[in-house]
Formats: sequence, structure tokens, C-alpha cells
Amino acid sequence: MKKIEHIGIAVHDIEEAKERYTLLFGAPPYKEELVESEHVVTAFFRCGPNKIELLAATNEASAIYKYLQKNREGIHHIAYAVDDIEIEMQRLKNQGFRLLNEVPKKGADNKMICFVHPKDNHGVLTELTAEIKN
Ligand code: CMX
Repeated sequence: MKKIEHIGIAVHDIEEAKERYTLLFGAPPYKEELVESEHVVTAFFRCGPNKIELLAATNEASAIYKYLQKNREGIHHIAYAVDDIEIEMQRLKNQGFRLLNEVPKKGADNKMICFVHPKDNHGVLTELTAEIKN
């Protein structure tokens, strides 16, 4: 794993959260994206070399919808950048981590992603991300 790629924050209302984080950073999101496969709408902010992803559910099938039924708004996951996502997935699988998708899937911000169960990381939902090379 190379670095923290972003921190994901679950919110109820993406428009309201975007306004608040635009005030916080003094700059608007550099990217806004609907990820239909994940049933989320996202907004990405830069903070120096780091990124913050706001996530809101688009419907009740969304993991964010379920999360916010049980929890308050707040940090939902930490994403790490990896070079080769398949190698990292296999490495973690061999060590007994539960991968939440068996093959890499397309995520937001031009990434292939894989989630690792929060219970295998002391309560933190963990995401592997690899840049899609065009
Ligand atoms: N962080 C920490 N713990 C979490 C969690 C999170 N984000 N989401 C769920 N949990 C915990 C729950 O609190 C629950 O714990 P207890 O059993 O102690 O109550 C346990 O995990 C099971 O949670 P659940 O509410 O019953 O939900 P599910 O098991 O159905 O799903 C999870 C949980 C993590 C497997 C599912 O949300 C998932 O597959 N997530 C990955 C995909 C995702 O999150 N997509 C949205 C983001 C997309 C993006 O970034 O683009």
C-alpha cells in the first residue's frame, strides 16, 4: 500500500455537505460523480496532497443508505492507493481478510476498487484503489 488515497464521509444531503466543505476548504469540489453501481453520488475535495470524498445515497439499495440508518453522518471508510489491485487483493485474501468484492470493480474518480470488511480492520471499512490507466 502506498498512501491514504482518500477518506470517505457519509452524508445525508450532498448539496448541503458540498456547501459546508467548500467553506471549510475555501474551494469547491474538483470532481462530482454519480456512481450508479454503488448507488452513491460523490464530491471530491483536495486538501493539499490529500482527498476527501463526500458520499450520499441515491436510493435504498446503497450501502450509504443502510449505514446512515444505523449511524450518524461521519467517516465511512479509509481508502488506500495500491499499484496492482489484484496482487493486493490476493495478498490480503491469503492473510484471511474478507474482501467485499471478489474482483476489482469500477469506483469513482477513475479508480478500480475493492472493499475489505470493517470487522477485519478493527471497525474501519477499508478500500483498495488503483488508478485506471487509460
Ligand atoms: N464502517 C465501520 N463499520 C461498518 C461500516 C462502516 N462503513 N458499515 C457497516 N459496518 C458494521 C456495522 O456496524 C455492523 O456491525 P455490528 O454487526 O457490530 O452491528 C457490521 O459492519 C455489518 O453491517 P450491516 O449494517 O449489517 O451492513 P452489511 O453487513 O449489509 O454491509 C458492508 C456492511 C461494510 C459489508 C457493506 O456496507 C459493504 O459491502 N460496503 C462496501 C461498499 C460500500 O460501502 N459502498 C459505498 C461507497 C462507494 C464509494 O466509495 O464509491
